[in-house]
Amino acid sequence: MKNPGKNPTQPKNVASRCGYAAIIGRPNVGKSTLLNHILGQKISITSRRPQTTRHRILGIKTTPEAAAPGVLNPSLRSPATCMDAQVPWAQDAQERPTLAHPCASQVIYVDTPGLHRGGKRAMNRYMNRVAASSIKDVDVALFVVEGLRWTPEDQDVLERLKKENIPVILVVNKVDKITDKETLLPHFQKVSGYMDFVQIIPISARHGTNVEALEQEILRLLPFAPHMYPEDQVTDRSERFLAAELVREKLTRRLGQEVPHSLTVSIEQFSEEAGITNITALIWVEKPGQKSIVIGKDGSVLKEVGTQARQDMERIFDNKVFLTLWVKVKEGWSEDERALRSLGYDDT
Ligand SMILES: Nc1nc2c(ncn2[C@@H]2O[C@H](COP(=O)(O)OP(=O)(O)O)[C@@H](O)[C@H]2O)c(=O)[nH]1
Ligand SMILES: [Mg+2]
Repeated sequence: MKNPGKNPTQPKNVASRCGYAAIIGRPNVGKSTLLNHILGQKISITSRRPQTTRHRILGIKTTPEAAAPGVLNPSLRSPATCMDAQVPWAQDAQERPTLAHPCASQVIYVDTPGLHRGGKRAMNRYMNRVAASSIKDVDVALFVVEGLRWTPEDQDVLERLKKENIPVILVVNKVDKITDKETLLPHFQKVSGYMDFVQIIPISARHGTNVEALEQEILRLLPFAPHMYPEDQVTDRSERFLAAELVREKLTRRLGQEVPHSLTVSIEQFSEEAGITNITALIWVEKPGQKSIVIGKDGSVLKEVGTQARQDMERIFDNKVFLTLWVKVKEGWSEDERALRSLGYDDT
């Protein structure tokens, strides 16, 4: 987990916080949407379908001293400062000292696959393994749930977090969907008894509501430490990886219920020549019938998906992209541990 980048930048003569914040929860509660919002750019794919995120993805947010968020928003209780990091995390927020100097920080967010029940394939075991191992060695866990719901899978996540000795912030997402906001308070009272949460923070990851307050709370829980990654690094993942993920995102969003779980994407070629990034992606499915669904009538699905993925890539890579897609069948890849590894599922 703690594998710093090659050229970390430690701000000179500035006390700084740096640490890991794992984003954990059942599938589909909005974990990746939250990470993308915090970073202000897309590094983790999202969709309405559960189990979209399969890998552990680091998203790095570095805030130089002058731009620490507490200064920007005076409505927040108090800015996280260089000095109040030693205040025990369980102490009541009101008692925390308000200090004048904001602190430089580097928060390394860990996006994780949703912890889930059922699904007997090697792929499901893999995703649960990645999610569970991601809460080891972190400084804080953001336990994301959806609105007023508390499902048995949320309960599983809670039980897992109780076993770890880390501060947990309960993040109640998608509050934009709750019309009667008065229902929130009794809900908070109920769930606050489930474990000793540092805070319960309602947010809308989609609209960014209250996310800054959440970031402030995270900062308070990070130790003083040198930055581990260069200031301009946003993720530990390569453009190659993001390219494959973007193709998978567009397919996941475009296709019906069943196919997304049976497909994966690998990159066969990724090269740059004369100002154009040439990318060839292979889409792997498990059955010939799925291949024709992915291709669509006269190639319509593939064409649509290719255009959408290319447009995102051009925006993210800031370059013109030439994208070629091929569809291949590899029977039972999602049930076979060795095939998983060969297709890049080897984070654990
Ligand atoms: N209305 C609403 N939808 C959201 C919000 N956050 C995420 N979503 C949607 O919930 C779905 C799942 O989001 P995703 O980030 O992929 O969830 P994950 O599986 O937990 O990573 C997507 O369709 C998102 O657009 C939110 O704050 N409000
Ligand atoms: Mg996700």
